[in-house]
Amino acid sequence: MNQYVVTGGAGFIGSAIVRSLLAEGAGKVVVIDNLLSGREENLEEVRARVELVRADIRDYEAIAPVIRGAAVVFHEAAIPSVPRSITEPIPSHDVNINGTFNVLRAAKEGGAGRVVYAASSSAYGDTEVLPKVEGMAPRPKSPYALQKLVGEYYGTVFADVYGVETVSLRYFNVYGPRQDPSSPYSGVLSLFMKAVLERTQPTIFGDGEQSRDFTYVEDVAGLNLKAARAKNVSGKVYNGGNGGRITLNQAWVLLQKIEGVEIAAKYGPPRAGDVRDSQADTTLAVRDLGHAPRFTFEAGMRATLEWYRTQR
Ligand code: UD2
Repeated sequence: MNQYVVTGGAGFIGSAIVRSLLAEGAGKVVVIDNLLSGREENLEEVRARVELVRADIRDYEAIAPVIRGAAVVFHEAAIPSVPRSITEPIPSHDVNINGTFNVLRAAKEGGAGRVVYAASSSAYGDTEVLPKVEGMAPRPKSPYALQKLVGEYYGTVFADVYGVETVSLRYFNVYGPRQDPSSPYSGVLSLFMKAVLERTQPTIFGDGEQSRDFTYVEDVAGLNLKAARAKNVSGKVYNGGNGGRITLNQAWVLLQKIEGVEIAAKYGPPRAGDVRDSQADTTLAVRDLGHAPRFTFEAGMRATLEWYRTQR
């Protein structure tokens, strides 16, 4: 029996969950990853205690035996990125919706104990008020946002009609070591880190006054472990943010200050499907899951920048 299964476990967030599970005493963790964006190097320090199953969540027959009997499945495998879902809607639909359905179905058929699902703050879209509270009506603005929301809905329906325990965590712009900065679809802070270390100008889409509740990856991993243990939460959806918000302009100013350089950003046209402001209300996650983020934005940025420096 596989106690803990992490889909997308060779990825940026998935590998952080794997490390946290092992640090908290898990003997072994099973990773399902197709290594499309995940990298085996992300598991380097813990490789001996990880069983890596190279499989795609679109392939039910390949993943079902791995998920069978698991105590907890952390479902992180996805094709992220709002703009990628606009330019490449078919693979992102297939992975994010059909793949998630396969994971839930495998959990149901295989009697898995719980599925903790990586949902997204993008589901809210532009709300009239901040911070964003779980009870607000979702208004997805992109295929990606909609796909992640469908995954949540599926989770809740599987809990209600099949009794599969599911918990959805709406991540708020996760950043930190191992986030891949090599694609135009990469998370903005990873691109900022690369730019500041290479002394090049980052591009900011729009006026840079859009804001995000950037959340450090270790805090998200910690929240996942809490969501795996919490009682009476099945079928529910929780914000996994910090509760603050930072504009892109502020983030770039801070990074220049930390690095001791002055580099003006370039500004480009606003991006289609972009949410203007994002900030989590963490009340429910704190109350029901014991969510307790530890990293201030500056502490997370410093730790992340040091990691990128070591990779050069
Ligand atoms: C969304 C979700 C996030 C997560 C992520 C996965 C929201 C609020 N957040 O992140 O929770 O699910 O999708 O992909 O929907 N930008 C630049 N320059 C660049 C790259 C990006 O200015 O080179 C801007 C971009 O236009 C946006 C902000 O930076 O306003 C953040 O972009 P991102 O791609 O890092 O993440 P975002 O907010 O789409």
